[in-house]
This record gives sequence, C-alpha cells and structure tokens, in this order.
Amino acid sequence: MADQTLPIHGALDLTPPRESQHTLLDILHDWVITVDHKKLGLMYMMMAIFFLLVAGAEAICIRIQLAVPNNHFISPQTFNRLFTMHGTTMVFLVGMPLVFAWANYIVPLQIGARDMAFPRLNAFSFWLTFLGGIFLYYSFIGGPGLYGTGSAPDVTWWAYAPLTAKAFSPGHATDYWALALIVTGFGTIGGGINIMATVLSMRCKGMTLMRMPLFTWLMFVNGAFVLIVITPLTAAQVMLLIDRYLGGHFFDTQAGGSATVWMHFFWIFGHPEVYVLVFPAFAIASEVIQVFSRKAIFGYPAMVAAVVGIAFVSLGVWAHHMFTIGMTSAGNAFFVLSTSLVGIPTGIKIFNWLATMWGGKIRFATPMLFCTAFLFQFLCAGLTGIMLSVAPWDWQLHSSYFVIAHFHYVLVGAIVFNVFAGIYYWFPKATGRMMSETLGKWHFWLFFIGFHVTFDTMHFVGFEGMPRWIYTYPADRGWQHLNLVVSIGGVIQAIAVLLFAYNLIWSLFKGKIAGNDPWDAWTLEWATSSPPPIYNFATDPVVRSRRPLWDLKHPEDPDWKYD
Ligand SMILES: [Cu+2]
Repeated sequence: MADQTLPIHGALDLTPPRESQHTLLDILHDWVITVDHKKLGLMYMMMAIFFLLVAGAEAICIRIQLAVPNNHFISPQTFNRLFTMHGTTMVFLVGMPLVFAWANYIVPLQIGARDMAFPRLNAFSFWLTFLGGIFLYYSFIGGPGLYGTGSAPDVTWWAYAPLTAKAFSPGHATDYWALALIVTGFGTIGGGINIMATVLSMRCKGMTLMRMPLFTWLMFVNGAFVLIVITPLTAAQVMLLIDRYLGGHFFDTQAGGSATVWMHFFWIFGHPEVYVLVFPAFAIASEVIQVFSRKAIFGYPAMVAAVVGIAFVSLGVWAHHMFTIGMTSAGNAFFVLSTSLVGIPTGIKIFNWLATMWGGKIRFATPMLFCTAFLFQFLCAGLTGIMLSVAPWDWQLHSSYFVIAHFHYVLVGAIVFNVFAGIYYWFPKATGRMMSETLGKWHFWLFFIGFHVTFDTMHFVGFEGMPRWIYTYPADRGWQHLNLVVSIGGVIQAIAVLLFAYNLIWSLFKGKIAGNDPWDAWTLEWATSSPPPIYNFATDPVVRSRRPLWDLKHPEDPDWKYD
C-alpha cells in the first residue's frame, strides 16, 4: 500500500539556500565556476538556444538567396560558407549541447541523486563544448590574416575529400572546423562517461534499472552510444590535420590515399549521430505522452529493448549515404537491408507511444501538442528514410532537395518539436514559473504551419530535380514557385521561434508561479521544489515503482502496484 514512510515529501517544502549573489559580477562568477548539474544543464541549454538563433539566421539568409531565380542577395562564396556553418552549428552546437542539457538537468533528479557522478568532469565537458563553438565562429574573423578577409569553412558539414585538402582549401577555415569538432568531441565523450557513471552508481534506494524512467534509460543508452560514435569522427579529424600539416596522404587519391576512406569514417559517425540527437526527443516524448495521457507507458520493456536495438542496428547502416559511389551489389544489398531493419524497433516505439495515448485522458497543453506533431512527423520522416534506403531510389534522388527535406523532417519535425515540448514541460521545474500557454499555442501553430509549408514543399522541389548546394538557378527550370513557398515557410518558422524566445524571457519574470508539481506528474524531479535546492533532495528518496510520485499521490489508482 501507499507507504507513509516514503520520504519523498521530506524534500517538498525546502527552499534553496540563499547564495551570496550581490552584483552581476558575483552572479556571473557563480555560473562560471559552478559544478552543479542543474546550472551546467541550463548553461548547455542557453548555449543551444543561442546557436539555434544563429544557425536559424544562417538558414534564413540561404532561403532569401533561393527564394527567386537568378538572385544575388549574397555571393556564391558566402552561400557555401552559410550552408556549411548552418549544418555544423545545428549538429554540434545545438543538437549535442541539447543532449547534455537534458541529461544534466533531469537525470540526477529522476534517479534521486544529488549530482552527476563526476561534477568537475561535467563542468570541464561543458567548457570544452563551448570552446569548440568559439573556435568554429572565430573562423569568420580569423581567416587568412587575423583582420583579413574573414572566411568560415565552406566544405559542407561533412567536408568530403578532396575539398578539405590544402590545395583546395587554403587558409585556416577548414582547420577551425576540424579543431572545433575535435574539441567539442572531447566534451561529448566526457559527458557520455558522466551520464553512464551517474546512472550506474548514483540511483537512489529501490530505483532498479527496470524501474528507471524511460527518459533516464534513453539518456543512459545515449551516454554509452556517444563513446562509440564520436571516436571515428575524432580519428578522422586527426588524420585530416595530418594530411594538411604533416605531409600525410590519408585522403589524397593522387598519392595513394582514398577519398572514400573519409566518407566511411565520417558516416560511421554521421548516421548514428542522428540517433544521438533523436534519443533526447524520444526521451521527452516518453515522459510527456504518459503524463498528458494519464496512462503509464505501454510496453515499457519493449521500449527499453527498442532503443538498445536502434542503437545497435544504426552502427551498421552508414554506407546508405554512399550508394552512388559504386559499391558492389552485395555491399548495396547489405546496407539496404540493414537500413530497413531500423524500421522495426522504431515502429515498436511509435506504436507504443500511440498505444499509450489510446483511451487516455489526453490534455493538449503545449508540451503535448508538440509531442503529438512529433509522432506524425517522425513517422513521415521514417517513411521517406525507408524510401531513400532503397538503393535505386537513392540513385535518383541522391543530393537532391528530397534528401534535405527528409533529414529536416527528422531534425526539425522530430527533434526540434520535442525540444520545444521538453522546454515547456520542464521550464516550471527549472525556474519555478510556468511558461505562457497562450504564447505557447501561438508558437506551436505558427511553427507547425511554417514547418509544413517549408519541408512538405521541399520534397517536391527534390522530385523536380533541384540539386542541393546550388547557389542560384535559372527561371526556366520550374523551380521558382516551389522555392518561394519554401522560403515563406522559413520566415513563418523564424517568427514562431522569436515568439518562443519572447515567451522564455516573459515567463521567466512574469510567468504564473508553478509550485512543485504543476502537471500532476510521475517522476522524482517533481517531488522536490521548483527550482530544486542545490542538494536536490533533503533526504534520499526510496522508490517502489516505475512512477514513484504518481503512485504516492494516487493510491486508489487501479494500476497501482509496486513493479
Ligand atoms: Cu544515415
């Protein structure tokens, strides 16, 4: 029965101790030297939102350039730099910091711990990631001469050889790109080790592995996953720098090297990276859908197995990015089949989320709106992924706008939507105030409409044969109307994101006071105050089920059981 000695409530009405914050400088100093997982989580989040705005501005410049034929809004050189920086920034300075923002803030709270296992490593990892961002953007001003012509990298975000060779890419822009990825990569590896150690060694009494919230499970798998995924990327960057500065020829076809080797190294990292970025979106969906449907997740063990399955299978699919290089038919067949296989565990996840909603008392608050759109869009993204996994289909559409539409359906339609869901959901915990629901709904509908106007249309631009990376196009190709629609959708999305940024700031000062548990939620982070005190829980929680807080509050619930 509901255990009266369950000490979760011991932490309920403790307020955080006043810290010695007098001047702005003191506050800043506090944040710079902090090793607290919550502050570091918020710093990762602020970094991600800042770079999201930067990369978004880059995307808008690209879309203005492509809105009409024969346009000269920016120069061809600037265009190449902008799409390279947009991609690199979104993956490494938005997506990756977001992984660690969620993991840092939420995981220790959900498992009833007082911090991550290695708080100093945690701070070190954050600052490395941040430094990588500085490196990358310094390339804009630190080109050939310190105050000479600024030159950001212009080699696409996967930087195929021989574009990166010294002969084709003189100056230092490519070096900044490689250094930025090495440095953020070390930050990522530190973060991954920390999440694994935290989950394995810091869980409170009663929190067995199979009682962990799915959010924590996904972050745990992700922590292990990044150790495998980031390593080939770092190795490739080191080889690239050896080629550029020490007379190496790893990727120099003229001297017996191989440009294809770079492709293998990059995509052994690059494909699983998609899952590294999407697992937090899965994690957020797994919490939000339960809480806003008032139903426990359907098929918890299958959900855990599916995520391990996705991680495992995704390590063997990378060459589906290389169907057009002329592999053997056995090679093609292997990567067609392995890629299609990812559909099975992914399907399990989508069906289980839907089954969780089925028959539930659904509340369409802003987080749930974003998650519902995610389910539909992620399904579509998966289906175009299966289309592209068929080699002959890929031969037709490779490097066309269809591919760009497909992966933006994943990166925006799945990941960015759920990042918004997660921010609306946990903002009250982190700040003690609710975000405005009215602005939230406006944000959702504008972003939803803008997203579909842009990326649905972009599939058809691809079918019409428009290749990616082109700076402009003549008026006689029949691409101009669709491109204009795509660009208009981009502007609608930008307005929605600015509305979101305004909502963040407004709610921080004027939002309704949230209380500890505004959503009537399930997991331990809602048992402590909002924001949580520096030590999280005054007494160690004891856990007896998969949803400790809900079961404590609802002993009458027919689902109540200890396991
Ligand atoms: Cu892939």
